[in-house]
Formats: sequence, structure tokens, C-alpha cells
Amino acid sequence: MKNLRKLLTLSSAGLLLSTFSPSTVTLFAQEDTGSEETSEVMDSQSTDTEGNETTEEANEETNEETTEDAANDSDYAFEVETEVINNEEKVLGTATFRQDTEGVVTLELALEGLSEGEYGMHIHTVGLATAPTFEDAGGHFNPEEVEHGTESETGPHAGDLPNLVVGEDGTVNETIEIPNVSLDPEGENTLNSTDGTSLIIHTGTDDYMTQPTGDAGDRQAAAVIFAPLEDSEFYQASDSATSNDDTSTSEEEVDEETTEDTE
Ligand SMILES: [Cu+2]
Repeated sequence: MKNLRKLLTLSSAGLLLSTFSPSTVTLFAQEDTGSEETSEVMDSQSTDTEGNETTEEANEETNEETTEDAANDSDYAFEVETEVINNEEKVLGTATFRQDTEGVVTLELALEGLSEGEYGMHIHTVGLATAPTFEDAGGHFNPEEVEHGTESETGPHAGDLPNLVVGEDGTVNETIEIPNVSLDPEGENTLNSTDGTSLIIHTGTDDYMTQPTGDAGDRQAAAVIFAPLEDSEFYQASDSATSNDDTSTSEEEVDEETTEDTE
């Protein structure tokens, strides 16, 4: 299961990279040129009925609107959907990271089965997330080497996220913006880095101040965003060698027993 998830993440990221990214950029370039040409034509045509200034203003507005609309309903440049699991490897739902064509990164969470509370949540610096402790995810994603938390002097970490608020029903359905990261492997503070990245939900509340973790406690749930690449020290050649997950998917009972024995 775990192995499959990582493979899917990697292949979908690759697919998106190769198909969406270049074509989106091209589309935008074409659209811009197109609108400008159209504006010029419209200008010269409408000098009879209206003053030039008014027409130009109107055209500028139209251009802006067109660009915004295109961004709103366009395909995302990058998208990674990953499963969030708890300490018992139970799947709680999905975390979907998206980057739109203007570079804005969002995280959509669709989770259930959490207990009511307010939990620290961060992007961590290694693309591993092994239950029950998730310690292999490493520390906070902090490429700028600043202090933790919005209330620290130099913070926050690029991977610092707002506390996750879970209501009585234990579900979370929300989308947050992550201002200082990229999903583009070439982008600044990219989550698609050599060591990969993961999402961690803690057991306690982040006070946005205590160094270096916000005093957020243990790790209760996690998701691998990007798995470590081959030249990372954290790269795992094949999960199936250690976890048996892949080879015994058709024999679930055997699989469970084997996993318990080995761990
Ligand atoms: Cu954390």
C-alpha cells in the first residue's frame, strides 16, 4: 500500500510535469499576445464612436478579467494527492497539494476520524512517514533556516502551517494557502526536493513561538507529499523488500501477520 502510494505520487507528478506545465505556459503566452492584438484592433475601430482614452481603459480592464478568469478555472500546473494515515496506518482521508498557473500553492484536506481538538500541522523535511511515530519525516521544512512560528522574530518556517481545527464530528474539509513553497521542482522552496517532504499532524497545539517545533507534541497523522529521490540518503530502493505490501496484496491476512512479525 505504502509503496503503491509513493509510486502513484511520483508518476502523477511526472505526468503533470511533462504534460501540463509546458502547455500551460504556452497557452498563457499566446493568450496575452492575442488580447493585446485584439485591443489594438478594437482601438482603431472604435475611435469614431468613443474617445481613445475610454476605450483603452475598457480594454485594459477586459484584459485583466480575462487573465483572472483563466487562472480561476484553468488546470493546475502541479497537483499531488496523497493519503493521510494515523498511527495505526488507518487512512483518514486525503491531502491534495496544488499549484496554480500563477504559482499559488494550496492544500486541500478531506479527513475524518480525528478527535476534536486543535493540532499543530507542518510540512516536514523528509518524504517518509512511517507509523506509528512518523519520526522518519524529520524536522520542519525550513530551507530558509529561520525560526519556527509566525510569532518568532525571523519565522515562520516555509513548512509552518496554521493549526488544524477539528470539530466534534472529527472531520476536516478545508483548503489553506501555503504562501512560501513551490511544487515545481525548479521552484524556490520546492517541496519536490531531493529528500522529498511530508505532512505531519501533531497531537498538541502549535503555539507558533516555541523553538523549534511550536511545542506541538507527538505526531498523530502523516502523509508523504513527495518521496525521496534516488540520490537522496533517504531513498528507499523498494519498499516491498521491507514491508511485503506489494507482493501479498491478494493475501491480506497473511500480509498483516507478516507485517506484525517483522516490525
Ligand atoms: Cu511538525
